[in-house]
Amino acid sequence: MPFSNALFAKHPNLAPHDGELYLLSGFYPAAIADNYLQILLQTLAWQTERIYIYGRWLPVPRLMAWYGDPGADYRYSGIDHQPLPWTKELLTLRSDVEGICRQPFNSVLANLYRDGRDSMGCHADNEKELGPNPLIASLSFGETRLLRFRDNRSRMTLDIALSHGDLLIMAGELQHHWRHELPKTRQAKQPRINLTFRRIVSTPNPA
Ligand SMILES: O=C(O)CCC(=O)C(=O)O
Ligand SMILES: [Mn+2]
Repeated sequence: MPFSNALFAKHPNLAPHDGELYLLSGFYPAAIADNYLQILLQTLAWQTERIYIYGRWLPVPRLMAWYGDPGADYRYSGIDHQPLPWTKELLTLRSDVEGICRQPFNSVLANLYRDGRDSMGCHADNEKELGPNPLIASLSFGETRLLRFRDNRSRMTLDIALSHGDLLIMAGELQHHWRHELPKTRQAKQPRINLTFRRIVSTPNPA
């Protein structure tokens, strides 16, 4: 079932099969995006997360922060995270993406890639607490970076450049069939912030 929303009629589905991917370039005009970039850099509670691999705790190569409604707990980097309360700007951004997606979001994962050495490894956003076919709205601010999708079966790749003010929507069965990563690059010098608005539909460890 395609993600039915009249607003997306003029945006092609960029996924060739098994899922839906819509890019709304310049969802925020540059001047507005500039303002959000500065505010988010300064006001979000950026943290270095650590991940346990091969018997050692190693820092994740980016900064992260998790915001949301009380109870929207989420497990990433192998750890359960409780959300911080929404900031004023995150609430405004959430309401903008909810208006377009016609879906409520109760949480947002913020990632800060300080420069091209920061990255995110290949993964799917297929955690149980997101439900079976999650619709995820991803906002980008700052440096343009490449998001690379990889088809699980054929290993075919699909690169999407995400720029300042862009909105990317992932929907349908995408997370079942594709993984995605943000590779390191020598080209990116400036910071980039990515916000993925999500809807947590169940808690990871019900009491
Ligand atoms: O930085 C990005 O564009 C991707 C972030 C991402 O995949 C995630 O937060 O799960
Ligand atoms: Mn992801």
